[in-house]
Amino acid sequence: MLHPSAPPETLAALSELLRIPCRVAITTHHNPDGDAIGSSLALARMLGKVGHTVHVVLPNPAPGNLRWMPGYAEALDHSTAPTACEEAIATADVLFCLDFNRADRVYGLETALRNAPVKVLIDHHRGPEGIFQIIFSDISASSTCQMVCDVITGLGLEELVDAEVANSLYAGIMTDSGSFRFSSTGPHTHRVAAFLLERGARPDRVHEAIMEDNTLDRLRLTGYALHERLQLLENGAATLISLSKEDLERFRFVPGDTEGLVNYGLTVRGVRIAAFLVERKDGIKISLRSKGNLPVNELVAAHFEGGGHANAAGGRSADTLQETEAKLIKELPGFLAKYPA
Ligand SMILES: [Mn+2]
Repeated sequence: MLHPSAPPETLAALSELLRIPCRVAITTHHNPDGDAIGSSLALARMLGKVGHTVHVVLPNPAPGNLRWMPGYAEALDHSTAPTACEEAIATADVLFCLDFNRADRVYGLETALRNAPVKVLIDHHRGPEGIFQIIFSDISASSTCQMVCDVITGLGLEELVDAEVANSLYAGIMTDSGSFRFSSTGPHTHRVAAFLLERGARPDRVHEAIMEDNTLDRLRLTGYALHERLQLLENGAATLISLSKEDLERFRFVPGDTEGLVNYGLTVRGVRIAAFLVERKDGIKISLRSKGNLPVNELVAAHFEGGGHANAAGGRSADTLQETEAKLIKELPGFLAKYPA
């Protein structure tokens, strides 16, 4: 039996809310990742098992390597079925908000979300917006999937966890913890993973489905980015990879193709901070990763309209790619000096 780490009084409130079968909607952030999709689909399947009517509502679709997760085909996608999505949220008695904590993270679903009377948050990002009625927020958790597993256990439902639920939760923990290597990976992360293995999760299959699903174009884009677009900065303490619209077009970019690219920069010996800039239709997307005590979420919050975790954060810029690069390069020396190695 898994020891629940979710707060008892919050669990009691949730338990009361779900006492009789009701209509549930579950949503997650725009550009959903493994943790977002895994937690949403797993929770949906669990709540379905105990008699609730559940809809998963996504702001936009998941990348191809996540669509194998059980229940994905039934999820509603706001980018293709806006009315059905907004209706599912408007008619829900309870709206679960997973793996994000600010209403603007769901893009086109923001109004529907704000209007939902009962919102339950399960999330591991810093600083939730004050719009949720029941709040599970733990910035030390490796992933939302880990927290969802604790909530399931806390509600006394662990015997209902099947292999499908276990694989989805395992997928989210694996992806958000960088395959159990980020500093957010604690003893409890492994205990939850062990529990999921006992319930039928298959780490080999989950890893293969998610990590070994490259197209040749994607693999070549990665090679190109590392060979032609990676700069070493700040006497070897920082790396920067920038990709322009033309770079992406050359390798027939599809969403998800640059996922994880930023992490390569951090593998260079001596590097403490790795940056990845990519030119998108709606501006420049910025991803930062760091090692040790270098809170990149601070840098992003101060200069690039974003946030995240201490060692992994993201933001955006309305400037050109060159301007954004220049701005970042200008901020790096001061930021590194503020947090000496
Ligand atoms: Mn997450």
